[in-house]
Amino acid sequence: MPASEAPEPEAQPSSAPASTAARGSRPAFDPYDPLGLDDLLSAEDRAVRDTVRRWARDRVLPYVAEWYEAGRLPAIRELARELGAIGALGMPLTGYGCAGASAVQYGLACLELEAADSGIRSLVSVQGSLAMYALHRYGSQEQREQWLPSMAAGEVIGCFGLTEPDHGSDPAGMRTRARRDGSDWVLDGRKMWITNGSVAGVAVVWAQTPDGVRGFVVPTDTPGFSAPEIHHKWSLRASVTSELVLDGVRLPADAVLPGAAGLGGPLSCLNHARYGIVWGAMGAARSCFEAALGYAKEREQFGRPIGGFQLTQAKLADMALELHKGILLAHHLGRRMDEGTLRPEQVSFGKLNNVREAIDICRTARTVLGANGISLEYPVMRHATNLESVLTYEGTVEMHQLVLGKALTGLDAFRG
Ligand code: TGC
Ligand code: FAD
Repeated sequence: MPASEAPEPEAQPSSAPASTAARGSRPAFDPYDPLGLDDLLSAEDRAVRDTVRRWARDRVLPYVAEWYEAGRLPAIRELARELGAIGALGMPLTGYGCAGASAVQYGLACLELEAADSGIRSLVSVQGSLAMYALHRYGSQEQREQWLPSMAAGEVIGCFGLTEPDHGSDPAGMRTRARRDGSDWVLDGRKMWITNGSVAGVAVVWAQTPDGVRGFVVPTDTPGFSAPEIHHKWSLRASVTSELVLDGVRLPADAVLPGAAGLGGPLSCLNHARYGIVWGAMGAARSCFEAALGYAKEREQFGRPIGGFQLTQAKLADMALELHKGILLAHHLGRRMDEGTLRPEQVSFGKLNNVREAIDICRTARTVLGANGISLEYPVMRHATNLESVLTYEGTVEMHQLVLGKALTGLDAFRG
């Protein structure tokens, strides 16, 4: 609604201080930012967001439906280098060519990338928040210097192998083993559903050792390592997903990440990737909301735009509520991460809420578009099917419910 049509403000009580009335004019209502959340951003935040938004609009949006239909991400290496050039890889990390951005800025980048496609945000999440974060936080100086600059530039792609065929939600039971042979380590096992696996130059692999779970930095040209790609996915089709096969992979003593001992190592990396998803999911939701709003204003049935029907308006209003509440939540968590107060349970809160709401928004948008909702000519079904993966990876809905349940009650329900 133009500002000139906005209803008059309620009369101020006569006792209201003069400054209340003089607090500036109300901006026009913006259907794309109904709460004025843009005001929470600094000029630098907006610049980061706009750079990533432009890149995604130019380099992903025109092609992504084709990639999705083909079930391939043919330009992945080129895209990785471009993402490196705009500072999107390992964005909140410092040194080694990383951008040293704030958590909020990283979140905004995830939102813009996932507004294009969850597969692109996945590429960035796994590279930056999982593989690079593990090296940055737990690696030796030599490991950081060897890998991080080329990963920040997108010249080397990384992957993160935690999940196994028989151990997904419960990684504590993993069977991949690392044993000592002289001073070397020898790794045997299999990892499953690994994003970036078959295009990675380096894999961070988690394995059982006599001292508990440890992380290993595995150059993917090491004999005994292979990463067959997983096909026939109906979700995350514009993303590379692979198995990792470790068959007597011999590594030098210094391949272990010295700073990580126990399951807390990989789980703390997950906090960062899950945080990115809290924002990213709202990008997919925003794209679907915008598609539905545009369609509702154009499409006519019974002689009028479907956006004029109350039932369509109720859908749009509810979608807008959850979309912008989700962005507000993401921003709040980002500020906590920036000040160092963000707890893992709060990340679970955000991941659980925002992915669940995003999928609901996409499904509702699908109904607004009628039959066109299932067409790849619109982004809606692609986002909705992508979000089925996002709902599962980085901890399923049930895992995050149980994390919150445990925090609320003090009772651990994971094992019955
Ligand atoms: P539990 O006994 O609770 O904890 C073991 C140790 O870990 C510590 N810990 C954490 N530390 C940091 N952050 C967290 N979020 C942590 N959660 C637990 C904990 O304090 C303990 O430390 P210590 O020192 O006492 O040993 O572990 P549990 O076996 O009961 O499991 C807990 C549970 C179920 C929450 C955890 O296993 C879990 O999160 N499961 C879900 C697995 C998962 O999310 N996998 C994701 C794989 S990576 C991926 O999906 C990438 S997709 C990315 C993309 O493409 O975008
Ligand atoms: P399971 O753990 O077998 O769970 C099956 C169902 O049982 C779920 O609904 C689950 O919530 C439920 N369940 C399990 N335990 C309980 C319980 N105690 N109480 C109630 N319900 C329970 N992993 C990586 O390590 N690296 C990656 O890069 C990566 N990328 C991925 C990319 C894609 C496209 C996908 C789909 C997955 C990826 N994953 C990756 C794996 C992902 O993290 C796992 O799929 C996820 O953790 C769930 O594990 P699972 O699929 O084995 O399901």
